[in-house]
Amino acid sequence: MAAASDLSRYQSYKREWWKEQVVYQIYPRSFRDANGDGIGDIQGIISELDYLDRLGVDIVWLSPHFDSPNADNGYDIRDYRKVMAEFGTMEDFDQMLAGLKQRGIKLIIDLVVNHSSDEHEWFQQSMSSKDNPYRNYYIWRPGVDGGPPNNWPSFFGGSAWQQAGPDGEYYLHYFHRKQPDLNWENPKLREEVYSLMRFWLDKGVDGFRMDVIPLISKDQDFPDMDAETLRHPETVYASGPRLHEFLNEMNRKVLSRYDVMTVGEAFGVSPARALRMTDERRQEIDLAFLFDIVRIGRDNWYQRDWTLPQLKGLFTMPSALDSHHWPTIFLSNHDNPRPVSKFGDDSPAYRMASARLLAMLLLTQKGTPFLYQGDEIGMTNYPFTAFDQFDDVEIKGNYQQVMDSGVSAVEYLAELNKNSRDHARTPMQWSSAPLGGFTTGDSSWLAVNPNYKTVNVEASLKNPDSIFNFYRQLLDIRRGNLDLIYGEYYDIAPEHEQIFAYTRTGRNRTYLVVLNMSGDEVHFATGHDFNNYQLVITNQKVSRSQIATGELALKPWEARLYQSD
Ligand code: ISL
Ligand code: CA
Repeated sequence: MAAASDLSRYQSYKREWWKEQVVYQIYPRSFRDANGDGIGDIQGIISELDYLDRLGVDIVWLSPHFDSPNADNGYDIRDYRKVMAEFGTMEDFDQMLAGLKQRGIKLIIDLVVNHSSDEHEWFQQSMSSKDNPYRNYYIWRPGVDGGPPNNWPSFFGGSAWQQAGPDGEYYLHYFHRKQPDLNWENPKLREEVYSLMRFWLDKGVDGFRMDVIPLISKDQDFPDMDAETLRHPETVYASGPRLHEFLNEMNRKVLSRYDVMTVGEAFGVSPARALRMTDERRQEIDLAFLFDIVRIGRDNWYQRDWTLPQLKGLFTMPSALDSHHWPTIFLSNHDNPRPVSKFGDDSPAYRMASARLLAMLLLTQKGTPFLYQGDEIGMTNYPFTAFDQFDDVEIKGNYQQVMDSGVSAVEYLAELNKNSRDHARTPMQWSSAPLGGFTTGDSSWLAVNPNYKTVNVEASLKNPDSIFNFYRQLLDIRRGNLDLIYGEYYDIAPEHEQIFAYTRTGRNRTYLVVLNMSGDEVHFATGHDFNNYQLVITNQKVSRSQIATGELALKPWEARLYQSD
């Protein structure tokens, strides 16, 4: 295994805390409700800090907690220096931050500066007249032939342009019309962003997850898109000419002055541009979320089939990056379906085994793992039976367009049951109490998954073989383990249709991971001499490991971690 034993890269990585630690994303609206109004809040998070500590995560990424009218559940910010009233107060935020720090847990917050809310004071001023000093905080253009300035589409349905204000001009909004895009060409606007970033950094936050950051630079000619591009507008939106210049300025003026981590949502960027953004020699951002793995098979809102070799190839690419880049590893977030439903098998027979397998995949790959609330207890997709059960503005905004395109409501509902963003937003299931113990109230802002009676934290903490305890054990194995963190990655069976098997070779130890990502019993000949490997952990009861012969008999969704010194 020549490639696996090449330690040159291993030795040349620059050590960073954010390369070695594990992130846990909290979507505050759905995490825990402490005041009984059915909406998650910061006091609810505070009440569960010991839970996070017990799991053993190192960093929390908090989805937007800022004042917002919630047109897009907080991704439409009305005041960047104020906590959303539904979530609590700035004192609550400070108490949460202090509570995390006391437990040695860092906090990164969501930086949403491609757009603001249309209710932000800046936009209210900007819209009021063409010569208002805030006019150019946003992007206004005159209409053409009685319509919008060009044919750009919004991700949330309809045109990306909305007419407003006394002089009939249009403003640009890539997302909802209540999310007007900020004009990064305007140096005054950029300084406003840097100032709000310093406000939170000076409070002690440890970095930012940057919402759709590649979209901030726009082609100032605003040319029409052709038919093919209209199917994937993000590729145009993410290729603006000044992105690297803006990120470098942000780094120079703000980020370089703090010991922080930044991860950019690299939605729509080309691999080459993603590499440039995250090259540590370029002082832009540290990490990027690429969507190829989490959205595998996605064709807009259709979910097409995919094969395990295709998925494995998407893990091999980032792990082959040079030592100036560092991957992120994630299978879910608040915009994507539950991983046990998409990548595992959420049937009663295999939900637990496959969720534990996915835990091993996430925590033994090369890169910074980003876990998402609820995946550690194997929460599943929600069984939507009608469109009025969805909350997601992306669905509501696109519904009529999809119907008008001739797709049947039955087919659209079936596809949304595979990949709607709401699957990840149903309330965290804490116990078998009503509403999953998420709230003391008599309702929740979004329905609780009916499987909360068996799928919940309380049951998981009591069960030594639970998904939670498997995550906890893997986090213990991984913590500070430089061989597992920085070790060379090598897929030993890339073409196998059911087995995902790879090694991680560090200076002192090599790990072997063998995952049966199928519902079949599989006999797997590793093809390598593993006779000095010992079994470290497995997600099912296995007899003595047959590793010495190299011939493994793997049960459905069986996951094994071996090591050799
Ligand atoms: O694919 C998408 C759009 O069609 C969505 O997954 C999502 O809009 C995209 O990944 C960008 O997501 C981020 O920005 C959005 C917000 O709705 C998402 O929640 C956020 O993660 C606008 O702020
Ligand atoms: Ca609440």
